[in-house]
Amino acid sequence: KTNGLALAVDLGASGGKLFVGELKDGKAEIYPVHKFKNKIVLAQGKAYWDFLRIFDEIKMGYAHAQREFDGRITSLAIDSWCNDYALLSEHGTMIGSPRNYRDSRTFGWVERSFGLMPQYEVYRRTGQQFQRFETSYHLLAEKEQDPDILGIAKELIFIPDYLAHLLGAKKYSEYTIASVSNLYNLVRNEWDREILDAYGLPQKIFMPIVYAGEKVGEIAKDVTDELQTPSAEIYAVGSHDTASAVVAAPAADDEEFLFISSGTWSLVGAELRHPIMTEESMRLGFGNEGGVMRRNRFICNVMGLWILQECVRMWNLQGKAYDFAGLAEEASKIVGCDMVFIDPDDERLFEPANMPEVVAQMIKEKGYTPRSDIEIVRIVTQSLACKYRYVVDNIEYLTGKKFPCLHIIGGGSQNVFLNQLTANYLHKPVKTGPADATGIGNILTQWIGRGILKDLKEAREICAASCDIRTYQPVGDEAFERHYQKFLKDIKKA
Ligand code: LFR
Repeated sequence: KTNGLALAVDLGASGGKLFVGELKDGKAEIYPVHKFKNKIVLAQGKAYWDFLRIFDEIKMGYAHAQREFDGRITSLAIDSWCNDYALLSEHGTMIGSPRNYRDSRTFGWVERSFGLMPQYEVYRRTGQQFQRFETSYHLLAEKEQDPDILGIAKELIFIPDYLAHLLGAKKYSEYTIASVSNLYNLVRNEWDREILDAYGLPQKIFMPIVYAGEKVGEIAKDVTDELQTPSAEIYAVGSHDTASAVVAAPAADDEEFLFISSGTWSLVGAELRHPIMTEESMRLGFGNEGGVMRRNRFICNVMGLWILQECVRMWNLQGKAYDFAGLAEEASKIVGCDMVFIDPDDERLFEPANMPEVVAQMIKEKGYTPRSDIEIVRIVTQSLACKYRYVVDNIEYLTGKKFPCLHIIGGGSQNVFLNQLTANYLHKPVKTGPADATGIGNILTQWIGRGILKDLKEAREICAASCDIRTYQPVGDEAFERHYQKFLKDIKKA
């Protein structure tokens, strides 16, 4: 067995991270090698990604990593958030700059699309949540607002797949990211022709599917000449970051398990062997996302730490110089507002905004006036924990299963206060880590593809043996149950 030096490129809404992974004595050693910031770029009220800068950061990170590891990195793979795409002209040139999924152009399109095909008709094909940022709604909005663009587009390619192509990979749509476009038929396992027809979208722009683990090319000569590095093979992994993250859940692979993949979003779900596509699961807001090795993530998006990231961004613009961990720590200590809740999934929290003001307004609507920034952090944090409980209750109801514990993976798993509150509200032990689940899952999948690891089971065993996993036991059951009942009343009234 080789030691398999592999480079993972993991792109998130607030930053990109590159990791090198090495397999040593049955353990995965993970080395962070490059980091950069990412953000929404607003131009004339439209939201974009700074796509070419992201590409450049990947190249610089690759060159840096190869130098640090004496040119021994032999494979690379890219994952990112989902939904967003580039449209390519006949000769493969990108048309315009890719939009950011939070762009306001999709507003109202979820409901309007039901006039083109009824909601359950769509759900029984795609099995997805109905969220305004999905690819299908962007395309519908684009077709209405900017029809010329779709008119000349020959191909649609998702962000991480396009970045891989620019490095030298062939063009494709990786399965996990295609599956969440709301245009992919999960049952027939192909692009859904009837939905595309009903929406009046061109069939021909959708690409062939490849699966995680497939070798898709190698770093092209123009790139290695520019960077003065050796080449490496490029692999498809779960292009959708959440699919890659769940590969690194340190759960026993033969069991279905509960998780929260916690970053900008909190993805609350269970890995199941089969999708649940009933009218009830649709009504309760669940989707079925394609996973690596065709596993199924039964999942509900909760707005997550985005709310606090946006608050901190605004406070720092006001010159306050807060840091995330410090705020959470202070919020855990205050008293006086622990029965005040908002619904973290209120539509008003979705787009970039003056978040402290929006949240304060929502809190006032509940009859309480926040007295400090820390109270805002406190109320958002406990509302998130309650929302987790609400979603987990629904998962247990819809699957008919009681799960013994909850795994929290991703960067958000470092929020000690939120982890403890989650254990308390759920009355379940919470196991946290790894924080870099997405990067690690990306690397583990490359190793499976390269034949260094056998399967997902072996990958998860290695992950569990290599990572620091911390357990939070629930405390104070009775009080938290009372608070949770109050939260339920508050969100039902809304
Ligand atoms: C997490 C994530 C979620 C997806 C959201 C938007 O980074 O990929 O899974 O719903 O971003 O793409």
